[in-house]
Amino acid sequence: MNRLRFGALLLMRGRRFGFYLSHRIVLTVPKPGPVRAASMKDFQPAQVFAVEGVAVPFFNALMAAVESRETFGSSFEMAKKMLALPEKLFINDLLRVMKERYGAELEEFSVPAPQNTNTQQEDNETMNETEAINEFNTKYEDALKMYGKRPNILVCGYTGSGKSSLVKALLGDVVPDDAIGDGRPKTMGYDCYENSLVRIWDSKGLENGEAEEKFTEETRQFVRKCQSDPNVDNHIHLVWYTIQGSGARVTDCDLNLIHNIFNPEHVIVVVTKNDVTRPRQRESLIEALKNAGISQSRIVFTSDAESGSIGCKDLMHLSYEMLPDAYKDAFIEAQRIDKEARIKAIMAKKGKAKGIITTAVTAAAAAGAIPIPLSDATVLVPIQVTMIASLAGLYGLRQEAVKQAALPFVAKLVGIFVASSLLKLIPGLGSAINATVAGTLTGAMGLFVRTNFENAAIAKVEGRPMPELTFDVELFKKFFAEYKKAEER
Ligand SMILES: Nc1nc2c(ncn2[C@@H]2O[C@H](COP(=O)(O)OP(=O)(O)OP(=O)(O)O)[C@@H](O)[C@H]2O)c(=O)[nH]1
Ligand SMILES: [Mg+2]
Repeated sequence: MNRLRFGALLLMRGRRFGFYLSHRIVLTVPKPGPVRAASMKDFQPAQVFAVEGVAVPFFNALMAAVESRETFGSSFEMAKKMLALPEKLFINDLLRVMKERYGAELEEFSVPAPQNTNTQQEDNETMNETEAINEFNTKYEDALKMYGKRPNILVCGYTGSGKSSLVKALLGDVVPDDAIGDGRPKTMGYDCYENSLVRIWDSKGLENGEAEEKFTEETRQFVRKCQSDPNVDNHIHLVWYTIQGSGARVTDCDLNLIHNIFNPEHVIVVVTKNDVTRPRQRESLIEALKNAGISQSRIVFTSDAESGSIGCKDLMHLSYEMLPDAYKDAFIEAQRIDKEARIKAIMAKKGKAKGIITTAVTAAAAAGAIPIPLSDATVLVPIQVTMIASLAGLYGLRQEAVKQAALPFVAKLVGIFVASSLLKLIPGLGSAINATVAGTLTGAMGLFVRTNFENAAIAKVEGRPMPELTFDVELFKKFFAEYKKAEER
């Protein structure tokens, strides 16, 4: 075992369990009662669950242990509760569960004795740059899975009704130019247009005269295939059903699809080509749709002409409302109709960002429960890396932006957390970092990075170059002071 991870589950010879915080501190239940910080010297772990030499971290379980006010009969009870394992489980079962769930084996491990010297020794604990970046990449992938979910939108309607044009008007470049028709049906089967933010299924348009049953059946099969996927991220989350405003009528086939093939709760009826639709046609379409039981609040009139983008804005807002929460952010980012809405959505991420920062602050404070000697301050680096990766995922920083801004910064973090840099950052720091300072340092770093990511995301919407994420000591000091003041209030 050569890499211990923050939150790894340690097992000492006496069958006591604890979560690893640093090479000096373990969270455990030394005697019946609440979870406590114990010194590593007293705990003396002998084994750890690891996969290929790297300990499996249980970050959420660790956080639950930090926040828990519960009492436990033993540390094994604590571990079972925090890892959501069944009540009636013995140590041998635990080995099996860890193997099945995480592919982890119990490996021998001993913690090197802490050295309180100020030399920059390479112990097993500190992360080097490469490890920090690897850790970042893993956590960033996790964050994208959590915050960067993209919606699937199915666009369906008669051929030439303006499906592909509609998608292009709303989402821009995602649709290739040659997908827009000139009289002949262009979209054969289901075209899938996708980017990192949205996936559009542009259905083959139903041709007048074509067997409507065949089209309906094909659509039914496609929808069923999508909706039976065990992963809800692959379901159809929204349907834009297009009816051409000029000259069209509402057919039985339209209504059958809207009512019976799609989930009516997910359908927006989009009356297209509003720029060439006469008022009388508009009224009679609304009348027919309402008579068929479709609420007027689900009918939108759009046009891809410049002056008609108002209708597209309505469609954008209604779609945003109707999409499940997890997919809203990516959708608003993907649309090209309403810049202000995109900026507003970025600003609204502050609440989630605060949650990410608070989690890291709590973890850092737990790590500082027994003051950390300045020479060991890098134990805070994994906590910061996780926080920065989550914020990058939340603010939708895509691969290129991450490579440009976040990765070089993460590589530098290790340097920021060595004693000499910290003394420059926090005057009067003394020789150790206690819980409050560890928390404040992490909170300030969180605000510093969040502000940068927010500015970067807004700059992208406005077409400005993205600001660099450089570590400016003076600027950071300001964040530190501000954060501290807010904490004290
Ligand atoms: N005036 C006007 N013309 C439009 C509008 N939207 C689409 N069109 C035209 O209608 C024709 C068909 O548009 P498409 O977007 O290719 O229609 P589609 O539904 O994707 O057609 P298929 O892929 O064949 O099923 C094209 O010539 C478009 O330029 C609109 O809002 N106003
Ligand atoms: Mg098309």
